[in-house]
Amino acid sequence: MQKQAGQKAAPDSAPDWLPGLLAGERAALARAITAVENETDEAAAVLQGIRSRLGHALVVGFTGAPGAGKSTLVSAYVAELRRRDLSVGVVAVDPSSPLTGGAILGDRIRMGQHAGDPGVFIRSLASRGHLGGLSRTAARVIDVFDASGRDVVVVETVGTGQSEVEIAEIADVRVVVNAPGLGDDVQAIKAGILEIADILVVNKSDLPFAERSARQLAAMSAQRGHGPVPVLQTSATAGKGVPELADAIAAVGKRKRPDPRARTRRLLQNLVLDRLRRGLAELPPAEVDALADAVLSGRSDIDSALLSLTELLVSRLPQQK
Ligand SMILES: Nc1nc2c(ncn2[C@@H]2O[C@H](COP(=O)(O)OP(=O)(O)OP(=O)(O)O)[C@@H](O)[C@H]2O)c(=O)[nH]1
Ligand SMILES: [Mg+2]
Repeated sequence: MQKQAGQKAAPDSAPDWLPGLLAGERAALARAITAVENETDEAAAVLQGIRSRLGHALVVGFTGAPGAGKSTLVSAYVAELRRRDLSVGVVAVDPSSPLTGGAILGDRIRMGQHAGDPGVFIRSLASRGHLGGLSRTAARVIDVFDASGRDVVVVETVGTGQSEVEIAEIADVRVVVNAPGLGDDVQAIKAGILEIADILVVNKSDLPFAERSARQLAAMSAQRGHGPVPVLQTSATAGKGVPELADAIAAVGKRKRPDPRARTRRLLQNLVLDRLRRGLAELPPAEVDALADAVLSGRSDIDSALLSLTELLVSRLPQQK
């Protein structure tokens, strides 16, 4: 079923490894993720192929301040899921080190315990090369994991920027990870992230002040618009509190089931945005300049120029990929 290396699929034909992806084969999964991540010619066929298979995996987001222990906790949670016989895909999003890739290397070490387990597939995404498209890429990689039949997809993001909030919003269950002693720094975590948390965790509970941080978080959680959420303590390095965390995630997951329609809707919306963006970039510059000139000279107002540009764009939308 494997295509020879170097042999390229025609843009409009499905790659021959696509059935393998839907059957959950690892090699096909790796190729599909690479295709959507790098937006290769095969990406459109992958998205087409997975479109009716979305919304089965539970997507669990782990976010929080840098160094709170997210990767270590994710790794411990994944080990717990494996004990429960569930298959897992992990997406680690690393917007913080676009140049060095250092955190990704660290993650490889921290999650290294799962190397060689076919039930765990870990992929790190760097912001390098993605201009603001990180959340879109992450959404697609999640979809690919979902369609390949993984039971749970875990996404790790640093809770600092807008694209990370967007990624967290994709998750069915959102876990916000804190470290003790952060005190007022808890405030540094985007208020938006705290507001959308389903579960708050104080990790590194083996360190002093974990209890106090848990009380602070519980107080903050009580003031949320959506009402309080569970506050748990874990020690990721010792594996303490991890089964309880897995239970809490499963309980939230039962309430907030994966939604095939929502996931397909998001896929569609992303495709539209892509198609429009590409179409806009490919319009003949002279025609776009003519519209700009009309606005500049006062012959046209912005709204009618916008309408004309939209009509032009729609009439010339690229059909494939
Ligand atoms: N004492 C203690 N240290 C921990 C615990 N969990 C993680 N650490 C340590 O905290 C450091 C950061 O852990 P990571 O898992 O890389 O944290 P992270 O939140 O993923 O970090 P970034 O992805 O860089 O934001 C590492 O040195 C871990 O070994 C814990 O439960 N207790
Ligand atoms: Mg990490």
